[in-house]
Amino acid sequence: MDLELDDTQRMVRDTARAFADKHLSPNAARFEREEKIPREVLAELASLGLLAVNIPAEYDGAEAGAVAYALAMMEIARGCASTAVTMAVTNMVGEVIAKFGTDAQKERYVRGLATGQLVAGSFALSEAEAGSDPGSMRTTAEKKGDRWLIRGAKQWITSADFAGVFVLWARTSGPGTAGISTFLVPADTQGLRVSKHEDKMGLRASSTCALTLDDCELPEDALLGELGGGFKIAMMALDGGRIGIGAQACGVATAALDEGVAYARDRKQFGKSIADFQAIQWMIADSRTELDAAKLLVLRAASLKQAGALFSREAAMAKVYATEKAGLICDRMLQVHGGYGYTRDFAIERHVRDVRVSRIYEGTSEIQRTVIARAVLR
Ligand code: COS
Repeated sequence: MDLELDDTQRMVRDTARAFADKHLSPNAARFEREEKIPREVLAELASLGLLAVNIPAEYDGAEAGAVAYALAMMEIARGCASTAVTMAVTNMVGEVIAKFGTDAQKERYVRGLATGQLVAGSFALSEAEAGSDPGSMRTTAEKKGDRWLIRGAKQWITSADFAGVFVLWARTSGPGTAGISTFLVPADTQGLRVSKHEDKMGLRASSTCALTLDDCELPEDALLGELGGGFKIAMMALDGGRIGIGAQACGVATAALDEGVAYARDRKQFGKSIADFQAIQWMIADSRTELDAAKLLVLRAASLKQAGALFSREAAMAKVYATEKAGLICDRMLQVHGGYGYTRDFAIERHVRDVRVSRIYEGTSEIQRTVIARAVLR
């Protein structure tokens, strides 16, 4: 792995950094209060190429690669974790369609996501009874003449209330992972209903909803990839998605550490700055070391992906390490803030809440360990 960034990677990172500093960090608390990311923010992300970082230029993507994408995610998440998850899922949806889609599907959806015309993409895999075990999903797609009829329900769907397209998984034959196929479902499909909005602990500016599919009729060409090949498509998409979530966790931890360091320098107790106490210094030293290690693991996984090598295990390692250390770093930095850290006057309490879900979504820490152990023991 080349530890030096190239010009494109530096440019993408700097673009994301400048955008986060100007538009996200100062407004993230307001986005949370208003429980939404303003449409202008998403439109601006699209115009900067940040909703399609690793998408070919042919479809209006930035074509900057997986490493640039990880760097951009770290910056956007440093500014606003809710905006980052919206960006992450949209990039993941664009990439999965770019990889498995027909020319017509790419023309419509990949270009639509890259340009911002479709606003955002949604990834509809999980169900109420099928979270860590998506192979047990119950949503079905039945072929009726030249149409697909989809019935069922999905849960925990990021951006479902404004996404222009859903990548959605449904069972097309018997039980197990082999009977699952992938579909592209436009938001205006008849019978598709965005139902419950979750009242979450964190990431409150990002919407998370349930979906119901009540005999949704789709044309034959709504199938993405091969019939029965859906589970592998989901797994491959999630491998890449896990790099994004690892990067998101690094971004939130970076914000937490920056704020903890600034607070430690400022805050005086016993006649001196609390940064002069070894207890605080060790929290800062451990946090900085772990954060750098987490970033390196994320960038290694991204670099393997970019080189076309296998990266499932490395993505899982990056995700589990980055998200768990990010949780710890945010918690330590709240401790540095003392009582003030427990109030809404400081962003650190939001970081603690925002970062918590990164150990759960796109595969829990326990699932990442399963993926890693299987690869090591194989
Ligand atoms: N890339 C490509 N193919 C993969 C793959 C990957 N990363 N992981 C598994 N597969 C393939 C397997 O090779 C297998 O193929 P064959 O049937 O041809 O042998 C098939 O998919 C089924 O794999 P497996 O038997 O390992 O499936 P399991 O049901 O045991 O599930 C885990 C494996 C646990 C890893 C999977 O269910 C998982 O990742 N769960 C978490 C889901 C998740 O992240 N949900 C969050 C959604 S977003 S909020």
